[in-house]
Amino acid sequence: MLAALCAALVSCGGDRASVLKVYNWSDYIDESVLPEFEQWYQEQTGEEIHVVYQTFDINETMLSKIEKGREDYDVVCPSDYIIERMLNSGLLQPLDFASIPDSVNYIALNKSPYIQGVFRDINPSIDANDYSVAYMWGTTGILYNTEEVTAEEASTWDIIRNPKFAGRVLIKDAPRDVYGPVLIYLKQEELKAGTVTLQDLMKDSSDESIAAVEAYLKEVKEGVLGWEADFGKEQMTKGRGVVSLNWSGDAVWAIDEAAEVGVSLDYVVPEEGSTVWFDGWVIPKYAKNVKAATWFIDFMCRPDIAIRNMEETGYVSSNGSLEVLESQIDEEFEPQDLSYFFPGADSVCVNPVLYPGREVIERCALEHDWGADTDKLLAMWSRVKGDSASSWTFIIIAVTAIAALAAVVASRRKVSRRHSHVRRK
Ligand code: N2P
Repeated sequence: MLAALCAALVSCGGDRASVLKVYNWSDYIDESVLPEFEQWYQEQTGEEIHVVYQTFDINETMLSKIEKGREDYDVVCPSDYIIERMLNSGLLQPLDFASIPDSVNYIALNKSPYIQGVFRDINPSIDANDYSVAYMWGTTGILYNTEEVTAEEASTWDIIRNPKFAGRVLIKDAPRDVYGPVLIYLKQEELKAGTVTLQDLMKDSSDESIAAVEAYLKEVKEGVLGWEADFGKEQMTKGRGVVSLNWSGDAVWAIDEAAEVGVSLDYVVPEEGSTVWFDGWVIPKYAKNVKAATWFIDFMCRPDIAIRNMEETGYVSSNGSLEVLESQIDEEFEPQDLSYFFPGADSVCVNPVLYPGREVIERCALEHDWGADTDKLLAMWSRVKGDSASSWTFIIIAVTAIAALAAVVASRRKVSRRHSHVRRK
């Protein structure tokens, strides 16, 4: 309601300086932190601010709104390869935290050296740390129902086309996050032989590789229950899907929710390797409220706010503070070496789906922008998905239609029997 009022205020030429337009992934924040930010901002700066909060499902939708639509979002949350693309096309403003007092400069206080290093690798010519602050991160892997799927079956990407699970497989509707793992699967022999590296594959937009992934995905499609951006996790908790190519945060959310209703799920990063991704806050070129955007990014780095966002969404904050680490300690899990992320934490009991151990990270790579070749990938993606639904969807529609028809015929027969009975009387 407030968002609608603010949007109306902005469109009527109201005071744009008191509005902050945030564009984030859906299900990716504890929304109760938004009014708290408004209050905190006023306490810190003496100025009023109203947050207009909007969401997107995939990177490409967000990018197109900014790249083509030049929408004036003040702060958005793209993934690594999109940050790279936005940097390359001059769509980002450099961040400037100089005006934020040291005592509340949560970015400086809670930096993770690991994340800083990863962000430096995003773009070889421009340091992405100067333009973005990491928000959440995770891996892409397989979420599976442990009653129906063995850990061994789930340990390979080939599970997504295993006929045993046909009709119960969910795939993220995120072309790059599916392309990477499938290509890694298809090139596993070359990876083992050392003739290619995971990093090479993340940049491989060759026609041959796109064609190979397309052929593979057309086989996968036969057993797909849905291509989803957000509903997959719920389908898994309800037991409708048993295999889901998904992000680690959705997996954590689903595993917890499913446990409450007696459904047992688990998540694994397949043996062949995968992608590790990082989403970060950036201020686009067309932003109108850079000041509030900068304070908002800072507020998101406050450890208690980071913890609440993690707990609500299932995703892992990029915040490297001990407060965040301590909030995640749970003796139920085996100790593992997380010193790559929290220096000195070489034996801590935390959920390995949230914070993968070093050996998992070592078999994962960061995606990179493909520039103009992205169009080839998107074209392949629509050829695979087609305009029509999968054969399973047709089977479900056909069975439902036949059942409905049978019900109509049966009820007509009943009515005509009743009528003839009445006539005979
Ligand atoms: C949550 C979106 C997660 C984004 N709905 C993963 N990059």
